[in-house]
Amino acid sequence: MASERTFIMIKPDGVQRGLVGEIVSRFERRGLKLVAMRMLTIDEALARRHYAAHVDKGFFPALLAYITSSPVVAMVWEAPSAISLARQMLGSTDATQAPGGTLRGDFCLDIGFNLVHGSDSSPAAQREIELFFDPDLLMNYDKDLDRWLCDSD
Ligand code: IDP
Ligand code: MG
Repeated sequence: MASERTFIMIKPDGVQRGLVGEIVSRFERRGLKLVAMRMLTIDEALARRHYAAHVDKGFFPALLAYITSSPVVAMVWEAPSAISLARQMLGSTDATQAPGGTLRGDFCLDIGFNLVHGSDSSPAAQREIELFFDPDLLMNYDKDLDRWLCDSD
């Protein structure tokens, strides 16, 4: 099955709470491949572009304040069906509805402060990856592990 890439971002609460290692580790252990990573503080212009679909929503001022409040860790992860897989690993947007075993279900209480962002579709993943990473920052490499994760025959 062809690999796809998804944009994952550890939000300010994840960095502040010291959960970067835990979150990265979950994606590594599941078998996704890390192909890009950077730390940055999101400014208002980038927040408005990243969350363009939400700028007219009532919660947007709170979302803007939250996402620009402290550094984030932006990443690109690769695997077959990486986009839906990562969304399952995150759990529902509203952490009170997220089952145990998901990141939000295990670590969050709130709909707003929900730890991690994950692209929700293929066009969104492409748009978000381009927004945060120049193409030369995306790594292409093989891991021997890959052949132990999916049967390629
Ligand atoms: P998602 O992150 O699960 O894809 P979206 O609906 O795309 O969820 O919303 C983007 C982000 O906006 C959420 O992750 C959360 O931080 C925030 N958000 C969404 N809905 C609410 C709300 O009703 N109140 C406060 N913040 C919200
Ligand atoms: Mg979303």
